[in-house]
Amino acid sequence: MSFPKNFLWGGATAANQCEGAWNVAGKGDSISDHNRAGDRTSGTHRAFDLVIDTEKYYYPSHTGIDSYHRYKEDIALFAEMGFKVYRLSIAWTRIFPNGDEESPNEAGLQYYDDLFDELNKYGIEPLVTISHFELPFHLGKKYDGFLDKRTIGFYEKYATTLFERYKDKVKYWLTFNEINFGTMEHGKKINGLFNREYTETEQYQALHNVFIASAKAVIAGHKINPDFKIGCMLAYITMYPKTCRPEDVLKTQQVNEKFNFLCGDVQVKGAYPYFAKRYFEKNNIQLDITAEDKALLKAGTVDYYTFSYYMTTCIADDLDKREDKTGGNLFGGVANEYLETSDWGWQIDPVGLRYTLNQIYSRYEVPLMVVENGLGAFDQVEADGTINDDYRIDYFKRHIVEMNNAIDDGVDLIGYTPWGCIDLISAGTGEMSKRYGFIYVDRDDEGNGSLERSRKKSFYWYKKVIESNGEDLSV
Ligand code: P53
Repeated sequence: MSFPKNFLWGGATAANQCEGAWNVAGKGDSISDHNRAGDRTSGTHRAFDLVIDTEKYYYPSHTGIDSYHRYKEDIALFAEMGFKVYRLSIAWTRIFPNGDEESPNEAGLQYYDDLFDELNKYGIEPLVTISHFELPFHLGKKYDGFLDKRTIGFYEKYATTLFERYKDKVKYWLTFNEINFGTMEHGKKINGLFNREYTETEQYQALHNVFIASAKAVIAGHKINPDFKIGCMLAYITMYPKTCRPEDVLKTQQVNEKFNFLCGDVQVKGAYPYFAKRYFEKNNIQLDITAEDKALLKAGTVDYYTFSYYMTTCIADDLDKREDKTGGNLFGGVANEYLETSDWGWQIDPVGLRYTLNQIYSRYEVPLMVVENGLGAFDQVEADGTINDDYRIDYFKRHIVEMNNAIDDGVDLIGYTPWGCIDLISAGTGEMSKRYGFIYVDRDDEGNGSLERSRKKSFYWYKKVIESNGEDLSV
């Protein structure tokens, strides 16, 4: 069975990782603008400054790859590859610089109007992430972000402003990027918890408020335009038991439920799953969940499910004590001897994508989209200017084959937007040299370079893949 005729091939980016222009045309500073550059080892622990000091430090998001000014050129290149869809995020702080203003910033709204018009010129469908690690810093500073229920209202107002303004230009929306990072220690910052230490109860309360914000947006969006498709977005890290020892299998189930299923269950099924309720009870996590909240979660379920897929990991019941942990993963998972890793230690697993698609689909049976996937790698520019990224082509090829297999299994997969279709700033490390793109950007980790764009070998390959609707994967 082949890819459906109207399959959405494309690519994905996020504003804070590519736009730059961090304080232009009324934009406020987002949490991402406070992240200093890191390095290959910094994982998700980049330095985060409460007070930005541009004299002393380099903040990669401030300039990004300057797509704020170069979006026409970039979109023309996407169109050349034949993109049917482009996933981008809107910088919340262009629309509401502090997050709690009465009225939006017209210059910010106009900017995305122009960008959507440009996409429309080429018949490229926008897929908009409403919040992608871009909470207005002010909301964190003043309100502790989503810990304060007022932030639900600020988000609802922001989302509603976008829905009203772009109701005839955008059909596909995602409420929060990788919402399940909110169940992890480092997810605190994303939800605006950075002023002090927070208890686990507070972290889950903030996550709960994010769920409510998402549900309210879904409900409001469908009222504004019933044709809207509004989805959730999770970082899906597929987990295998390290051995078939029942203790390892059980531990895998437990870690997997909490990380991969909790958020999806709330957003797709509209209620907390039993294991989450027991976890809260057993750990004395007492959340403020009202009857009205429960009704909102039920009414605000998503239309489709999207996720990022980069790697899989193994779980063992003695996880905490093991020394064979994989680099670059966030779970203290252990290595899988059957898989290769990227230069950043992420375990590459194409067959795992087929397994994952089936796992998710059997649980929810709603349309799925893989909205991030790709290989962060060092690229070499040859003397003649070419970039022969055969390793990237190989990575994509094997993943596309498995998506096709999943479709053949009966999974309703509607689209694929590889991450960082144009080289951009890494979210984890702040590096530029961790490149994902089909399009090369001349920029280094310290912010030097012409910012000029060029086509990698994978650019021409992906163009052919799209042209043939996934039939021709030959190099
Ligand atoms: P970078 C970790 C694990 C899985 C997904 O990541 C992740 C992260 C965060 O590092 O985030 C997503 O840039 C995220 C993107 C991000 C992309 O994966 O660290 O949605 O913003 O750039 C790749 O290599």
